[in-house]
Amino acid sequence: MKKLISSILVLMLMLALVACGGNSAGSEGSEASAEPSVITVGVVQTNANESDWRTANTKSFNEAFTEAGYETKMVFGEGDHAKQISQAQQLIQEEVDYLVVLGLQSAGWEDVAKASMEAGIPFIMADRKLELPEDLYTAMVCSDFEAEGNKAVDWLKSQAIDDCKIVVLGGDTGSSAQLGRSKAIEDGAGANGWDIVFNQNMKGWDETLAKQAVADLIASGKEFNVVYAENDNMARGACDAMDAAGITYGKDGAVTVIAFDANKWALEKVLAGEFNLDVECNPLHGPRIVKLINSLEAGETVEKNAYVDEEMFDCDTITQEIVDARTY
Ligand code: GYE
Repeated sequence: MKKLISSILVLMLMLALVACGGNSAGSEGSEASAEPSVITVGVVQTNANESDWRTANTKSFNEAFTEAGYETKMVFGEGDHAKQISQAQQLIQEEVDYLVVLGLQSAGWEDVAKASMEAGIPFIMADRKLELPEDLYTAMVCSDFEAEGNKAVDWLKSQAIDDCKIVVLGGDTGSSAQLGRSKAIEDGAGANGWDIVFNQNMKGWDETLAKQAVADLIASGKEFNVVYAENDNMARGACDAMDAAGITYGKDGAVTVIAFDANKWALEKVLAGEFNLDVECNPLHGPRIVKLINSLEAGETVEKNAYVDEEMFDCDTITQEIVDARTY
């Protein structure tokens, strides 16, 4: 009797499993109802609250990826390169479909990039070019930071300032943005006989650190007539320090102020004559990466190294219309 009952139960269980499986003959069409799998994009970002540029950059990814229907897994290194490496390794283990990296440091990414490519996960550089051979990454959507710096150097040369004494406020040491922009002004000073009287990198591109560094410099009695700040926030910090010391700057001031990023609020300062020059570094990488991923998904050949087109804004030529048209 027991055997009969257990046989009936086994039969009932098998029938139940077949019904749930839905793959038995006669359930045609179940495959057709299968939802296309959602693309998961891992993003290794630098710092959450690094700068206004970074805020706009992170927002651009999140908005564009949401609109594209991607699942976004975004992590932040918060100033720690080793942490970014382990975060990237974790995303590879989670088998994301694409890995987008914005490196705090430009060096030290070979092993991660190799692991990503070997796992069949396209490795994409955004914002900051990393030191990688071309076979270790799928594509790059970055800015040419040395070119940005050279634009500023050419503009400064055109100003024909006598006896240039330059304060350089650098960004995060070892980031490609800092390396490129610093190389440009250092080479430019050498070529034009300019004197760099101060040259320090501010950890995290920090505005407060920049303000303090310039305040200390003023207190030391060091003379300068140009501030070359490698982002808008640090330029504003320098201006706050000069305000506190009664030093004039900008279009009609004693000190020429050069900034990078061209956030909308900073372009208002260019228009007001507080910043003399702002070199654009466009953070809106979200749509660019979506376009890239869509092309890869379609099996298309993509451009390996795409540099973002960027301009610069001068206090003598900028207009309110230009400022109003800015989207970040
Ligand atoms: O200039 C700065 C940001 O990587 C180009 O990082 C970016 C730089 C940008 O914090 O504001």
